[in-house]
Amino acid sequence: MKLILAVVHDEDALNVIDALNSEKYSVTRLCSTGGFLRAGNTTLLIGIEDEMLEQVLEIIKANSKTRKQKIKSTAHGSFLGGLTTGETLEVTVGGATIFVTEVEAMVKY
Ligand code: 2BA
Repeated sequence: MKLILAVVHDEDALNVIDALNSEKYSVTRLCSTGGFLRAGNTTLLIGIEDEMLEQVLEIIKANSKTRKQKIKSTAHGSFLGGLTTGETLEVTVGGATIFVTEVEAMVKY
């Protein structure tokens, strides 16, 4: 068994969840925050049997878009990529960042 942790854009989260649910996959949605942009994103937990991995990755990929996002360095956030205050940085976010881990056991009571 595997656990997929998928970080997706908030705007893609519902589409990804709907597509997974319609194929009978259970999903837990966590509200998360990107460490770099300090903006909200969504982390999905999906427990699956090994043979389902490819299908689940395809569903996530098909429903996750890449986006350009601009961030302005402020006095408070001037750590950003070594930017000086007031400078703007454009980054490409996503589609999805996915981690796949082995699961020793899953128990439901
Ligand atoms: P954030 O950390 O807010 O990062 C948003 C985007 O900013 C990243 O997009 C990347 O294009 C850029 N970025 C991140 N760190 C950077 C740095 N040190 N210098 C320059 N640019 C940087 P993605 O790579 O698509 O990541 C989207 C979100 O996925 C991340 O949001 C974070 O929440 C998560 N993520 C990505 N890689 C991760 C990792 N290795 N471990 C844990 N979470 C990760």
